[in-house]
Amino acid sequence: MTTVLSATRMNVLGVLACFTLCLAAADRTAMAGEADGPEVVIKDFMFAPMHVTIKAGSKVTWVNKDDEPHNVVSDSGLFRSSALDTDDNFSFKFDKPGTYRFVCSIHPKMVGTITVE
Ligand SMILES: [Cu+2]
Repeated sequence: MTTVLSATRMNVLGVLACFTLCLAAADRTAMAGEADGPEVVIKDFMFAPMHVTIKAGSKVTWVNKDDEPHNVVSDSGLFRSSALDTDDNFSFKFDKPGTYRFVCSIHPKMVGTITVE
């Protein structure tokens, strides 16, 4: 009985240790991703920030923090994400200077702009 209990405890510790390590690794990935370009958070049926200015060659990542699915669709047809569930993300790299308007086609009142310099 004691053996079974301590084996269980060891397993719990192992799982916890792995979980902590995985979280730390995920954190580092998120930080590395940020270096590539800004993040637009989708929350409360809005893009935040609504307007982003970047240098040509930078990547923008949209992350859905709502419980509703949203998507990111370029006005000009340059990019279109699938429906993003909670915590899903979509990235696009902007190579050419210009102004790029985007919308959530599920909720067309959700709009935003990327300005590429
Ligand atoms: Cu939406």
